Amino acid sequence: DYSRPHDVYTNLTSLLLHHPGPSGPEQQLRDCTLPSPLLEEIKEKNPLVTLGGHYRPPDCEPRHHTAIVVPYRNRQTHLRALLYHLHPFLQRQQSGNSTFNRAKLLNVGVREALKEEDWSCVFLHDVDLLPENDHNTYTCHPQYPTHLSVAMDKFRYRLPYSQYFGGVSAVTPEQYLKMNGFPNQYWGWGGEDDDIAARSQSHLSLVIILIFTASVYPSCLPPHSHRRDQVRLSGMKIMRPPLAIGHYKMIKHKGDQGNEQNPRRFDLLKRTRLNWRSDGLNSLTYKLLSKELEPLYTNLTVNIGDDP
Ligand code: NAG
Repeated sequence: DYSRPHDVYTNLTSLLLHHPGPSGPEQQLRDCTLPSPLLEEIKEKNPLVTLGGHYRPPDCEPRHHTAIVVPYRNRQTHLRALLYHLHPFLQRQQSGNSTFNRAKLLNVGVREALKEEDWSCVFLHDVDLLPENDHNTYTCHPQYPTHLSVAMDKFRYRLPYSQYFGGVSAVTPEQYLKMNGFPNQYWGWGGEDDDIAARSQSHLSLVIILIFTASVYPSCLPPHSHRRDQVRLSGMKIMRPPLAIGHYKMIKHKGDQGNEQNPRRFDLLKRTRLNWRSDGLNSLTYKLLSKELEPLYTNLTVNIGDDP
């Protein structure tokens, strides 16, 4: 089942040629300057690989069925290094290409991140946005969700609309729990950020208390002056830095395959007020396929299911 069309290998090869990898443990292993991992360790990192080294993707029907033959004698350390790289490499190549679901992936990321450490602030960050102003501090407001990407070059350094919550935002674990995380039902592009904005403003009674708290403890406010925006009739607030500070550059890209506009997003949005308590963190299901500590980031591969 280990397989993929030839173009993927070509692309990977040219990427490696143009960008020689960073010098972390992975690189050291490749250079043989680090001892090979133990077979037991490789086994633990690849829970879905079964006896004999077999692997079948759990979330799709394989199009190919491939055996890998390795001529071998007295090269245990090399074999272990190869297995250590090859299993996750092949599993990555087979990860499904079903419809993208940004909000559900954010739910998974927050839950997995909180298993690791007791973070006081979690950022929800699009991959194509680069912050341009050093004064845009990556901290959370103690009471309210924060929206940081208020001035993107794509929108001529302005908010595209007053309730816009897309791009880069931040919540404390407490705020995340209060809004029942994010919706799991937005498959494809659009609307999930509007849903998150709506649910983060669904705690009218709570916010009235918190406004009071914030005025009693002004020193709890983040270093730069966040401005409170009137966002919904409910009177709930989202914190935002001033436009001059929340500058972001968007890396240009074409529409993603597998992330086409979701035609159901407007219907879903109409029901946010009814659904947010039952769809979110408390209804999240997924299967963690692999977790790799890369030198500069942690890479989680998950099966989040498919658009029903
Ligand atoms: C809105 C989208 C939102 C997106 C924003 C900026 C809907 C319901 N909302 O129209 O998801 O972030 O444009 O591109 O489509």
